[in-house]
Amino acid sequence: MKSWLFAYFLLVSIISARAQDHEESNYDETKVPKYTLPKPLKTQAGKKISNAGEWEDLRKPEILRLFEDNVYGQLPNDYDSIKFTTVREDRKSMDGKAHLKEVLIQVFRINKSVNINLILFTPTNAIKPVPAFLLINNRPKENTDPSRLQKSEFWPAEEVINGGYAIAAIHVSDMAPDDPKLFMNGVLQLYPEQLAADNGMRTIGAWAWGASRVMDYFQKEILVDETKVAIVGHSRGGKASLWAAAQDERLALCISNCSGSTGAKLARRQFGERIMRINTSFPHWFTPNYKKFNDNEDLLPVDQHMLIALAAPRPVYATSATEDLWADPRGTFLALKNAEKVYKLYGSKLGLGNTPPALNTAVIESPLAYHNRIGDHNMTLFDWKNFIRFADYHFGEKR
Ligand code: GTR
Repeated sequence: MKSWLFAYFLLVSIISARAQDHEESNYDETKVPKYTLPKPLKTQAGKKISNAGEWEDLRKPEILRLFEDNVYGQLPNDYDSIKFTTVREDRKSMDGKAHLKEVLIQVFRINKSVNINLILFTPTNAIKPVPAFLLINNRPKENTDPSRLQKSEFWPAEEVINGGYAIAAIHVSDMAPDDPKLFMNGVLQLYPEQLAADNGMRTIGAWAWGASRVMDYFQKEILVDETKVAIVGHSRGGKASLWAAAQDERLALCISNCSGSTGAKLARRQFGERIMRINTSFPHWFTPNYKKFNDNEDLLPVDQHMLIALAAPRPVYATSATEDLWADPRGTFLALKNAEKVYKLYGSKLGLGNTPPALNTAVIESPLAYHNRIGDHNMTLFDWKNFIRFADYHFGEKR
């Protein structure tokens, strides 16, 4: 068969398989079976958690381990050395408004290395280190074009610079190619033992690991205020941003845009994408143990409200889009709601309300924040404008 014909049939079969997946899923609220969520404030031994100290000493480490063992795999943080090299710099980028640095982050372990290419713009008019947004980019690299010849709402760098923030991005392919046959050609080469383990890291873990290496760099970068870094991810990137924030307390704020299954949506709510489907379509995203929960969400010792709670008391903003039912907007709101009890231990002032806010209305004056944008599965200027307002509010950067 001619290769173009083969490619055509491959594309048609992928599209129809996906359409079929979506058709087979439940989108009817009345057909969501009853479920009981695991309790964030009760340890596995049955002890009730009643203050932030007990949460941090007893329950938080336990939940982290449960997510490692059952969902995302371990997140190793040991390496032999790390090297930062500025490979390109332009102090007059964006008509003089921004200072561009392209930084090569090289991480070494047992005679292997991984290269992460960081793109960083900081506002030239800043008189002190600035807070930053860091995107884990799962879309084509053109979306984060350092030359700014191509611009994209997915990473509206000019808008963010005008808001007084630094904006940075890394691409998922540097850490782990998003391909079931190639994903091990990145961070996992540094940690071969992870590949052999049933609770070993896979791509989502590797992408989150990359965000932590950028934090290692930001701690040395004087243009950035490393105490005010917001990690941002969309969809599969938004699953990684939550996992990164859960693990790395240096990430001061987390944004998880349309992250859906195994991101900010409750797994037990049988609506849209479920564990069986995600493990089948993307067998390289989660730890091998996660397959045990295919069609058996109730067996999971955790649910996604507990992932969000691991960031407490740091602010977490999850978003949905009205046409993105696959990612379950209601299940996302409910995951945030069910994380509230952990934030309350810290005395946080919560503002989500008991029902989802009106469409296109962002609740941001709350450490657990949410909006449901009218539109499709994407990250747009509407979303980013609200991310900036959210960061302004929580970082205390009134401009
Ligand atoms: C979908 C997948 C979702 C989401 C999305 C994306 O196909 O089912 O869980 O991650 O891809 O990353 O855009």
